[in-house]
Amino acid sequence: EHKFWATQPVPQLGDEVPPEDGFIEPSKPREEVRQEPYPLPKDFEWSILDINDPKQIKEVYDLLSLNYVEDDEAAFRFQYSAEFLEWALKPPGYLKEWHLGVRVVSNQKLVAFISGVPMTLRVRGNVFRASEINYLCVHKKLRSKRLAPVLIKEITRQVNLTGIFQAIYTAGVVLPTPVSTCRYFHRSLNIQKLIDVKFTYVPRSMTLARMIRVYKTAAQPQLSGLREMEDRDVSEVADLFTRYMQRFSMGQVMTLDEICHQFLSGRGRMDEPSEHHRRPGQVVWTYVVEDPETHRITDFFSFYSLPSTIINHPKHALLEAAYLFYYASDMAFAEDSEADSKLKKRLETLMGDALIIANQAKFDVFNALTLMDNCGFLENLRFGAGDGLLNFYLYNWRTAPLAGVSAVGGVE
Ligand code: YNC
Ligand code: MG
Repeated sequence: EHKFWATQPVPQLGDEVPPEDGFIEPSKPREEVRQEPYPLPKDFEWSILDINDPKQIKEVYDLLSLNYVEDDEAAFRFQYSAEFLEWALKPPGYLKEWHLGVRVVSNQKLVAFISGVPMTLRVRGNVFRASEINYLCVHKKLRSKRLAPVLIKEITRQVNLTGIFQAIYTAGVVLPTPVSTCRYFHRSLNIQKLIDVKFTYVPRSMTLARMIRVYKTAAQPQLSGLREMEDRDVSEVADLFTRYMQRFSMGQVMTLDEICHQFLSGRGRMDEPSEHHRRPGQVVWTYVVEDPETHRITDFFSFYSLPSTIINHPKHALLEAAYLFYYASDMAFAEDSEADSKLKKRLETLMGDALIIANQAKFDVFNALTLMDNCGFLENLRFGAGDGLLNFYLYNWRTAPLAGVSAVGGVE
């Protein structure tokens, strides 16, 4: 069934729930890790991409724009921007050897890619270094030739050479074996365009005018004390993030440098004014709530920009989508009896403001997964269930299925 995955240190489909968490294969000393790159079919060669070179980011951008993930109907395809890729591929401690390409020897054309970035992961009570694997892509003309397993083995070798033997990754496809499965939910913002491009429809029980009214967001954010995150907020945001993430059975552990990178480094050209909440080159938006009296940071939220190419549309080329990223609220630490319902209400208000800002920033749709505490506000904020699922996987780590990834996965 899974000729490649059956050979890998991952739980196999149908394995029993493990009694204890831990690695599947022990780590090896560096000298016992394979020293030579895996062989590629003739005419192809490995190429480490230099993501600091705008020409080489552009090559990755071009490969992904034409060949990366599409929806089931092949109507939309992710179009990560060059700025996004630079942000995603260069977190603190990144290694250039984990930005791995395959080129055609004769003309040097980039035809495949896979990447890893280092991170610290907590799974239940265990905290360990891991690599986050993403952007696996093989050119459409080279599909089904078993190139993907070679890319995966070579990135594994590169990661192992640095003393890391665990990884986390996500995919729309089902492989051996998800630790959690989340569904995508979508909150429509630009109704007319979403209908034009057939992302959504006017339900039979509604009119277009009524639908536009229903999805209209307020002109200004509602929470007093809401403002963009700044450099001076880093330590308070880090503290809030760390405490909030304890709610979930799995999540990223971040240093102050990583907080800076994830929430501040992708803000675009800071010398330019933020017109309607969007700067040139902006990929991430982070807002904090500063208590007007105590000046403490009580909440924050963030989202990023990931547009999709609208395949074969005469009028619209790009679907502008915002994706909910990390958030936290100190309401989670209240100790009274109604704490849960207070947190739910607070998150609803907070995410309501995220929608208002995303709308002002001219996003067409706001997406979120069924993870973290999202299930508590999706319905009231008029998110609709999509047909896409996202599976979460761990490499070389055994654990029982997770009820929540940074998270409440699985509406299934
Ligand atoms: C996938 N997405 O099952 P079996 S997500 C992992 N992730 O193996 P071939 C995948 N494996 O079943 P193609 C996979 N998709 O026989 C397929 N596979 O055991 C497995 N699409 O290889 C598949 N990007 O080369 C099968 O297939 C084997 O030519 C077949 O290439 C696949 O980034 C792909 O969806 C996905 O570009 C490259 O279809 C291609 O079809 C493509 O014959 C569009 O491969 C873009 C797309 C995937 C996005 C992502 C996460 C990737 C995770 C990879 C696994 C990492 C493991 C940890 C490594 C580090 C360990 C340490 C320490
Ligand atoms: Mg292939």
